[in-house]
Amino acid sequence: MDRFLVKRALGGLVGKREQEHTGGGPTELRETEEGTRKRLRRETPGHGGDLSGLRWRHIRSEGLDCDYTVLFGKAEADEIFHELEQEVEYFTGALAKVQVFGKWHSVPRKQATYGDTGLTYTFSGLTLSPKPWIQVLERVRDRVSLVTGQTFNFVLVNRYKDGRDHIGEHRDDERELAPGSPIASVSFGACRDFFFRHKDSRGRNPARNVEVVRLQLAHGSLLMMNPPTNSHWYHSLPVRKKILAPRVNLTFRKILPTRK
Ligand SMILES: O=C(O)CCC(=O)C(=O)O
Repeated sequence: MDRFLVKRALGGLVGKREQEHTGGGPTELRETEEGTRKRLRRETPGHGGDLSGLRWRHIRSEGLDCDYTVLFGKAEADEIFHELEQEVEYFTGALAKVQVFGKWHSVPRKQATYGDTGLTYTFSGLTLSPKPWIQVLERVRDRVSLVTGQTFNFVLVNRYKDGRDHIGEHRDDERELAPGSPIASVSFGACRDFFFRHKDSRGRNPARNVEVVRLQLAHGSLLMMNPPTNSHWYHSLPVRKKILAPRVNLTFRKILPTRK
């Protein structure tokens, strides 16, 4: 979400940060569902065993910490995908364009943002509010929270109509993310390749040769991108011309208001 900058929260969520806990010691949380969260943390990736019934794949490299699972079975994933296709309202007009070296281009995918009331962010130089949550997005968000113990106040929706639509290599801007918070990426529709490239291994003459981490994000899958992944690694969804089917990706985030 390199093009988004959260500017100011107008609602009651400002400053109400949870204390995130990624180590093995005790956790202090002020939320009402404190007990549930603690239990889930014990059950979820990076926190010991897995009592949720999900099979997690732990993906680790230098400064990269990700966990992958198939969160929704086919029938439920199909239903959610269908609902997303019906309900999500994507940006149009100037918001569907990007300026590169002074020239305007169409973004090679469709995008939309939804989130808590009162959040605002900047996008293409404009201050915007995310649309209020809709049921299908809440359903996915709440399932992710249930299995990870993490909460989210914002989601970026990316829709790729086919394999020509893509997203270039980028990092999500850490200034707008709550410190220590992961990004939860949930995918529906066509299975697509997804790459992580280390920041020292980019360009023609990279400083180092750290191996690219290649994943495939399946229908109904969840990829947790845990800190410090986003500080050290760029990610991308490359063009795959043979893929003709659409895909919708949801990246749930916990974003902070920017102080004035
Ligand atoms: O579609 C995807 O899997 C990637 C989306 C992404 O990179 C992002 O939202 O920052």
